Amino acid sequence: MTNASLPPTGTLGVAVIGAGMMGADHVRRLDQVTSGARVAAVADIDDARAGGLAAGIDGCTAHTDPVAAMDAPGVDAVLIASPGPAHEAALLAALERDLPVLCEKPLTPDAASAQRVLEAEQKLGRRRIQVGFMRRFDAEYQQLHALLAAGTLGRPLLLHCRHRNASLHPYFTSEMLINDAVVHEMDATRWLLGQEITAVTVILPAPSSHAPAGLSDPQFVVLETERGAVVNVEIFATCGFGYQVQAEAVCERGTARIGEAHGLMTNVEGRWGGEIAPDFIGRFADAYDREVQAWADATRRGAVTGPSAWDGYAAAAVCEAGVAAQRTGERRAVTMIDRPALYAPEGG
Ligand code: ISE
Repeated sequence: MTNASLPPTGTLGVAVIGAGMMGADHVRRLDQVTSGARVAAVADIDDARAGGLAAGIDGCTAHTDPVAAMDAPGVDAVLIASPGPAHEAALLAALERDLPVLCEKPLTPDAASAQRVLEAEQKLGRRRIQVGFMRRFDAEYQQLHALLAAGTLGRPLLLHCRHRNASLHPYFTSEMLINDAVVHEMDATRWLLGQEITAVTVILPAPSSHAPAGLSDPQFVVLETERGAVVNVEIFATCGFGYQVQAEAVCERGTARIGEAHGLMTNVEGRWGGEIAPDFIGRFADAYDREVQAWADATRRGAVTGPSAWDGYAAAAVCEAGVAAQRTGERRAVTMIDRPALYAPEGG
């Protein structure tokens, strides 16, 4: 999808909204890794945090108000990395200014707010939003995607997924394990299998004694797809030993697994072993680099590529069913609006 009215191919000035763990990492990336882009402004409710990041970058201004950052000199595009509940307002402000956006997942925390974003983008008449489902840029995920698309293994029947974090921010709730963590598997399922998710069930084992009081961790999520595949996701967010994301596709003629081992393998003192990344910043560093570079490149040539606001909406709709399934213990069907013409798949 291309747009005629985007900035010419100079260096892309980016306003980064949110300077927490992910925002700070994106500021570093845009400043030191991404070519053809620079950080023009940083916004965070914590002015010291925004100021600290901006101070290290030539010509970068610091703000506590996201809208002021979007209106700052030299801003051509916006990267939103604030917490999910703040995304809708920032997205609507960016669309009002006709600015291209890379928005970290989730697009928004629920389907109704995601739908309002879709409506605003449709009113603008062109796509401006890419959603930060970075797994689509991970080398192993891309290999699995290509293998499944080629059909070599036959029809996918099952997808087994594991998603483990060493620990969690204290503000995480049981619902956020669905909306903020399993949302990645929801998008990965739609993308890998090329099918919509039609129903969600969430089973809650007795919580780990390491889970904070009141947090249901781990959780076991079952997704059903429109052509009858079944996907299970273990989310275990306080596993303590590291960050692991794994997936195994079981197809009619074979299986394929990713995420089993990465990095250095050692043989020492009668044991062999590898390393487990401590967090997603390290595990998906290459994916984030490729994602942000692809966004900057597309934006500079006036195009919008990658996961769209529609993908963000679809994941939000599945999350909503997931949260209801978690609350009630029942299998919940996913309800979605029809896909608007603006989000028709390329070439189809
Ligand atoms: C975090 O917010 C992320 O987006 C990570 O990719 C995910 O794996 C983690 O579980 C979330 O907390």
